Amino acid sequence: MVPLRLAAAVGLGLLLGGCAAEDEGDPILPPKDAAAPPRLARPLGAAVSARPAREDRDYLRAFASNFTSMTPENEMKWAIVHPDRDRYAFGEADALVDLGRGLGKRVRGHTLVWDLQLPKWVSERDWEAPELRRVLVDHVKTVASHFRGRVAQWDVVNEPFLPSGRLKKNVFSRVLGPGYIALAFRAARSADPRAKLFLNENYSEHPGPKQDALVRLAASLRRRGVPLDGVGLQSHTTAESAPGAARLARTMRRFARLGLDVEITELDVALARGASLGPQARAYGAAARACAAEPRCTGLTVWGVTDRWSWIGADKRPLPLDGRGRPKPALGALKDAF
Ligand code: 9MR
Repeated sequence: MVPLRLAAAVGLGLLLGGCAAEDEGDPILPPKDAAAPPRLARPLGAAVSARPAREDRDYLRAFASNFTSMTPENEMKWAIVHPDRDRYAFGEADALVDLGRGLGKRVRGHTLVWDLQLPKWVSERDWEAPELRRVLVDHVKTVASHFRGRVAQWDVVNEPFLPSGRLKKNVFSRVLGPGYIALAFRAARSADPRAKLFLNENYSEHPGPKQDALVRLAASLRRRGVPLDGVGLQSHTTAESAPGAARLARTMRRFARLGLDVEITELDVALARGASLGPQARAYGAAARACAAEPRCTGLTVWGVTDRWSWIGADKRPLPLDGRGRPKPALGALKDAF
């Protein structure tokens, strides 16, 4: 696939009388100077974005050399892959998946159904239930089929809950009721029977109403035979409020006891201005130790590659590699635990 697409891109570049532009959907070439990633007991992943992967060699090298799993950070979201009702656009997602698989990485798909990064044609229309049901199922099936065999796991439904533990009122729950969740999982399973299907949620690592609601939903989906394989704990946190290993282990056990896998899917640990790196490394280490000690924890992913491109801002220095891709103490803590 890569060589064909590459040939097409180069061919077009030659036709236009120049070299191939680094453009949307063009292949992202693997770095030549990457080290072999470490051999670890569990997949250690990073969220990767196409733009820095194209523009910043430090970022790409840091990803290739240190991680064994990739989650496209934005490129598989509804607004990007399905911008108009009658048009799918997989170029950037394909470029990332090809890059990841070419480097031998596991790929997590993120995300099929979420109330953010939704195009207006979905979020701003007054739907009748049968029509929105068709749209949802078509979207999930088309995207999951497109990546069938290339994506190991899907975050099928992302962030369904409010902090109170009530379901968010989004376009799907308003029109279809809470049943939109089971509908999405069934559609994903029928499109890609081999991919592990996850329910992904934020701020549920600490005990509280949101964690309880997530456990109740997971248990009820299992009981009803809905194809749910695992729960993703995002784990966006700060050095001061990060959960310790024991607390995380207890959280993971609640899901494991239901017969589910669990993953840490979006870990980052923001720092206050001037804060030292030690507490951050301890927070990363605690998360990785909890995962390594839980037989049902199938991996840990950090949300970004280098501090420079983090979604919360480079000034928060939240990732295990600095702005230029040099390892911070947090990276050692992750690798030691794994
Ligand atoms: O990191 C992503 C950022 O680039 C996007 O602008 C943002 C849009 O909402 O989404 C970020 O990723 C989110 C992820 O998809 C779901 N969990 C929370 C993440 C951080 O906001």
